Amino acid sequence: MTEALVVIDVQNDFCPGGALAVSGGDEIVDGINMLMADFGAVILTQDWHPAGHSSFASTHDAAPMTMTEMPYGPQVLWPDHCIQGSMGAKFHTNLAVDRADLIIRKGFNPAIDSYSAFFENDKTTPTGLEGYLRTRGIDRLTLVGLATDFCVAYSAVDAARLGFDVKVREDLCRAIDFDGSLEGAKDSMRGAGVTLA
Ligand code: VGL
Ligand code: ZN
Repeated sequence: MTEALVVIDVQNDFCPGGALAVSGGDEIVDGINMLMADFGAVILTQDWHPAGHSSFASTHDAAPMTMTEMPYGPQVLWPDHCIQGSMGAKFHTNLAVDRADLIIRKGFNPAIDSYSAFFENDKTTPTGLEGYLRTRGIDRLTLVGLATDFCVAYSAVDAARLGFDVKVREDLCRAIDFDGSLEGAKDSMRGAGVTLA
């Protein structure tokens, strides 16, 4: 069976200078590129929101990094980021995008955010990644990327619940760490059986 490297959201808006910059987000790019050679499959995810997305604070006339209630539960309101076709939505220029077998986009539904590479934040709408992995015979995943406490953690927990063997390389991730989110995310990953390495 094949092991895949899943690279989460290494995009300009999550790197220094971006709209939702993660501290040190650009430091992981070279290490991720080097790791790609060790895997039988390389998959990239790309946060990909339409303008006016429901996860944007500006859409609700609210302050960024505050909370709101969505039909599917509580939701952090973010600065506008990763707008489809924008510079901020592009992958970091040094990321070895040409090595990817698959690029999966998420967050394109205007009404639902999508942290996880597997399900939108309603926890039921699939992205299709599970079917792709299973039909390729992939049962083990290593996750790296941005941000540890949101898109990496949600993807890792969903993957483990779906029965994949999941490892997160913490050294090749960086966190937003908003209001205790990093510790909470690590607890939920450990609880789901994810290996933190
Ligand atoms: C992310 C917040 C909003 C992430 C994406 O990639 O972790 N975080 N959209
Ligand atoms: Zn987003």
